[in-house]
Amino acid sequence: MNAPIPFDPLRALIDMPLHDPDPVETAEWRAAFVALADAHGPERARWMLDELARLARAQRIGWEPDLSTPYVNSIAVDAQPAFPGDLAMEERLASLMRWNALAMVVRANQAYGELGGHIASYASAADLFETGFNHFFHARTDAHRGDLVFFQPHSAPGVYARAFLEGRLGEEDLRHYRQELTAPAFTEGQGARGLSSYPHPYLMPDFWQFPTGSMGIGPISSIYHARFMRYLTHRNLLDCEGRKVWGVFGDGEMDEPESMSALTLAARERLDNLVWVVNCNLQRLDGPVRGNGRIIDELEKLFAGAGWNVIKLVWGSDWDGLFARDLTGALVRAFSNTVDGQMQTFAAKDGRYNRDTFFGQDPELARLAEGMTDEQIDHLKRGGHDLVKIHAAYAAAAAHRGRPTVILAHTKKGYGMGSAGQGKMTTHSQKKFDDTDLIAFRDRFKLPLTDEQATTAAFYKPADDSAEMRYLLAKRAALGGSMPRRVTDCDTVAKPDIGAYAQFAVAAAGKEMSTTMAFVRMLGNLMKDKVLGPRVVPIVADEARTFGMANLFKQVGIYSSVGQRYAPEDIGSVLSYREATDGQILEEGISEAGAIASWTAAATSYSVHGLAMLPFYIYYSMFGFQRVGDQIWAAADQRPRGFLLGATSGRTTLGGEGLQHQDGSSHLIAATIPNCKAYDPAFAGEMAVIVDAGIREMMVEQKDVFYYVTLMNENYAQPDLPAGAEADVLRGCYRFDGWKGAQPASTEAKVTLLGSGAILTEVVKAAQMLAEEGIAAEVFSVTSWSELARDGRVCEQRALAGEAEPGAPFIARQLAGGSGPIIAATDYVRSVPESVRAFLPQGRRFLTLGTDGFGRSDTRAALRQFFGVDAQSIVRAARHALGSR
Ligand SMILES: Cc1ncc(C[n+]2csc(CCOP(=O)(O)OP(=O)(O)O)c2C)c(N)n1
Ligand SMILES: [Mg+2]
Repeated sequence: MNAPIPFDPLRALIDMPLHDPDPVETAEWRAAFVALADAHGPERARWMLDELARLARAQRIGWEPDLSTPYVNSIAVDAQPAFPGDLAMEERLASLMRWNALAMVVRANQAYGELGGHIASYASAADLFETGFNHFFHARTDAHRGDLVFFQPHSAPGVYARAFLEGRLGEEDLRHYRQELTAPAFTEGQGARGLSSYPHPYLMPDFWQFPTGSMGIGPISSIYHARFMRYLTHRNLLDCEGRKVWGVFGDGEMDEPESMSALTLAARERLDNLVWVVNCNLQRLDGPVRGNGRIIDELEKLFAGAGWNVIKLVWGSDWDGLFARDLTGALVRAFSNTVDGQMQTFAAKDGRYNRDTFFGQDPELARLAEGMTDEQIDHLKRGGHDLVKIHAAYAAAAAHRGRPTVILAHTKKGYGMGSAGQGKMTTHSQKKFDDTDLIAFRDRFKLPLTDEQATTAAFYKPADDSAEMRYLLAKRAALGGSMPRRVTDCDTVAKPDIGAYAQFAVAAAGKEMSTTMAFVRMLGNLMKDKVLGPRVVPIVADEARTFGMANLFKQVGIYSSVGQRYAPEDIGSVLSYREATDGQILEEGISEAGAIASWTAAATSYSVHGLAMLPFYIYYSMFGFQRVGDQIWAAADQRPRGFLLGATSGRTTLGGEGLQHQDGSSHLIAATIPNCKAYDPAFAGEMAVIVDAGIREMMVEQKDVFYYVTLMNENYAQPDLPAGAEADVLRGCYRFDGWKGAQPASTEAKVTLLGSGAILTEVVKAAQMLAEEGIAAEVFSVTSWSELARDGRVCEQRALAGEAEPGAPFIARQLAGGSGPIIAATDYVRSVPESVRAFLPQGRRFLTLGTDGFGRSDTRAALRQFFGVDAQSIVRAARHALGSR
């Protein structure tokens, strides 16, 4: 073995000055390497470099590979494939897209200055989108279920502009960009539709597939979608081979933790069905992404380090000649000294400035610029604006095997906006163009518009029989038709009878168990169902054992794309940790962001893949709506179908865990999501009815709702579900007479007690205590405050609209038989029960008890006493409300 270099010489090496102490020797080594590469090819050259690296490590010389490469294209000119299209035609089409997108925003703002909209982002992304549309993004057809494409949100006008040329949207639709409420389709039920600001499937359900408006959520979601496609393939549910996930994201967006958090998962899972295009226009909203550094270099290192295939798409074709003539490497040296803040200034300034300031910094560079006019210098393209280079990068990415690919595409923000915005600090929000700007834009992109058409920002569409239109449509036809397109056709999946999987919960006969235990047992049973079972996707974020789900590891297996390459320590046990390529459980490790992205992928599979799947993501309820609430909101935008199970829920069900674990607010947030049905059942039987209804609504009736159900880990006697209570359970509350309290002889004082989830047992105890004091109490189990409040609001709306018979809110009708004060107690903040206040029977005092404030660690009993939701506190509140004692 080679002896390591002693420490002192090693230091000397590390501290070696940057200048070359022996250029002659260096030249010899260089010549030897070049000769080797020439004679034996790149593979041998790579092998030799690896060998030298091994040697260097053995010698402990402290050498580390530099993960960033020079600021040039990864794909050499001679490795570029021929462009498989009509370049001039595609450039013309891209210019039309640019124009119509710009016109849409300018017009909307001329009419209504407050509407907003963006031009500069799409101006930078247009060529990246267009190359995808013309050559790569495959739509869903009978033979191909389609690629998944995530579009940068602020570039939505460009996607609308294309839909306009493809005949999917009309001029009137474009005129209603960002006017969803005033558009005739909304006001009159027909005619032009309003176009949503950003990609929102909820608002344009036949158009957008993936919401990307909240930065970072698109990126992480795209990774988990790509992984979910592997899962479907490995489990033999749907062959997703040959389909890709494409995502165009912003360079500023890469700063979001969600953007970054699953990069290693994508590499580990070898997701070569995933291609990210990062639109490196070097700017975000306020200014440069890395004014004093280079975002492309930084991202290159990050992605390469995470194991991605990185393709740098830095310079356009007209730089090829400059690089070829630059024999001394002056360009690369100059780039390595230019930070992004300066590069942005170069984008903002004209050719003259660039000649003087960039090319003028060195005689070698100045020589390269000789023979170019200022205008030619001005028009030198960055890689992300050159269709040929973009195509080469996309083709290489699509063909790459074994790793996900990121294309770092260098662009100019506000490309072509000239002095109105290109490279300007303020360009992100620029949406006003005066006449001169519009004429300049027309001229810059050689648009076939008269001065009047230009200055009035008229939309432009070539005649149907024009070469442009024929070309455009032929390209899309070859790729399966228009995109984006959201399809919702899928087969319904039959639901087993509730008795087949949840009889033990519905007729629990007083057996002690927690609702979590009951749920896990139901889930296990559901997975045994021949039809629905395979569609169930259990998802956990390293908490399966916490919820008593370890038995499922062996029963259905944990999904792993490589199976299990080790003998698990517990191999003989019935609970053995079993990983398998056809494993059913998605074990996402400690990443709630990842787990909810997985859930979203499964919950939207009915639409994205035409295959309905039913995910059950079970997690610590505190780490759901609070931690990944925005991802749930984005999922809701996609009309997901699936269950979120907030376990160990409530602020007092989890003794000892304390402030960061105890959830008192998830029901508050869940109630704000229109298509989320949230339930806080107290008993296993209620929970079973709710889950059963959810399966029916989502899988059989194919309704666009999803369910949030909270589960507790407290064991107590589970009563039978009263006969006929099902409908009331689903509507939000039913009279619970299952408590055995002796009713008092005198019933002059009366009180109604409402309780939900973990606190219902305290309510029942309170009712018993009150009875002993001679106060007659009736108990209602509230299964869903938010459903009750929603129903109440519907009635209120009807009344406000002047309907003759608006109907009384369900809760008012439920409580109509009682009298006296109403006391509500929950394990959540008081705002949760407060949400029904307006819908209660008139004239009755309403007091709410809840768990406002920070959690604490102590026993369940101490916590309930502390928050004032224990039986004693409920009794006190009842007495107080009665005004007597
Ligand atoms: C989570 C989130 N935070 C902030 C914003 C507001 N916002 C919208 S676009 C933008 C800048 C985007 O910059 P970049 O990702 O570089 O895209 P570009 O427009 O430059 O292509 C910001 C801050 C947002 N949409 N989402
Ligand atoms: Mg940017």
